[in-house]
Amino acid sequence: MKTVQQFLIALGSNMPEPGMSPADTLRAALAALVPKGVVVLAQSRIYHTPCFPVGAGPDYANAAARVRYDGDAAALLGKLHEVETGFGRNRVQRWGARVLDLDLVAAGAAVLPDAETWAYWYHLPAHRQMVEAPDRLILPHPRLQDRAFVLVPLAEIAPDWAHPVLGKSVADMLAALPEDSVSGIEAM
Ligand code: PH2
Ligand code: MG
Ligand code: MG
Repeated sequence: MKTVQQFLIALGSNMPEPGMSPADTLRAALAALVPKGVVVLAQSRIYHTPCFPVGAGPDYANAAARVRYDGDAAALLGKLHEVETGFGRNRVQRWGARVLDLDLVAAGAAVLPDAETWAYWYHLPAHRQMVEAPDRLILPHPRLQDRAFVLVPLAEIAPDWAHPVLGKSVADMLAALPEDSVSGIEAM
């Protein structure tokens, strides 16, 4: 029997579109996934979050969703990219301001592409994270445990999801973050 995986998605936007705030864009992006076969099981509120790194651009609207999709992680990522492109996202500048960013952050308990590759990206020192980017899908997202703008929305919809390598729940990972990384984040 085939088990249908639950996927976790992080949504972000820090550039308005004509007539659309970043929060509007996130709501519209989730709606645009539905006709592509993505079943939204739960969606968080939308949060206002300070840009990371500080000063690198406008503040973000961030949210998270728990979805079901009858395909593998790579296929779902393809759907996320289609929706990003549909919202005018161009991938010119890594970490540049973006109309829409849809990140696949976890696929059930899967570790992709394999435990060794995952560990490489997890252990990459901070200064190399700025210059090296994987050309493959690495899941769980190697920085998931570090990012309050991902964990705060995720804690609303998947507090008990357990990281398959670190063995910690979303709630645990969020509780382990420094207070000042969480304090600037507010539900809109
Ligand atoms: N995404 C980034 C870089 N920085 N900062 C916040 N607050 N929220 C994001 O979604 C975000 C970011 C790269 O995707
Ligand atoms: Mg992205
Ligand atoms: Mg991102």
